[in-house]
Amino acid sequence: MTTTTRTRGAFPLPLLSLPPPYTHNSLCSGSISFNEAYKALSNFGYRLSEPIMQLMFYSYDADRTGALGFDEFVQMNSELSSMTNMFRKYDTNGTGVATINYEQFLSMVLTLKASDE
Ligand SMILES: [Ca+2]
Repeated sequence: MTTTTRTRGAFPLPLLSLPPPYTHNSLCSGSISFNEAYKALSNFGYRLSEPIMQLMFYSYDADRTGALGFDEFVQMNSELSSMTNMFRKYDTNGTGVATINYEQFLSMVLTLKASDE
């Protein structure tokens, strides 16, 4: 029997709180840069490539300021957590790889879409 550690895998630890310095400086100033967001997600345990982080950052920068406001940052974290939890249902070994069929994929996308409305 093996024990896996979530801190080294593809998936994050549960989002419990914002680690410093994100609690004060960046978020209270009203926006967070790409590098700060990347570091924050890394500190939360997410292991994301830079291209997918860029796509996510752009997707959640709704007002196209080139930075994430507090509401945008919170929404990104909340939805990333939901997406990760959905994926984990199919990643039964915790390897970061899952096999899903078309309807399972649609179910995940539509569930996320419904929770966003
Ligand atoms: Ca923005």
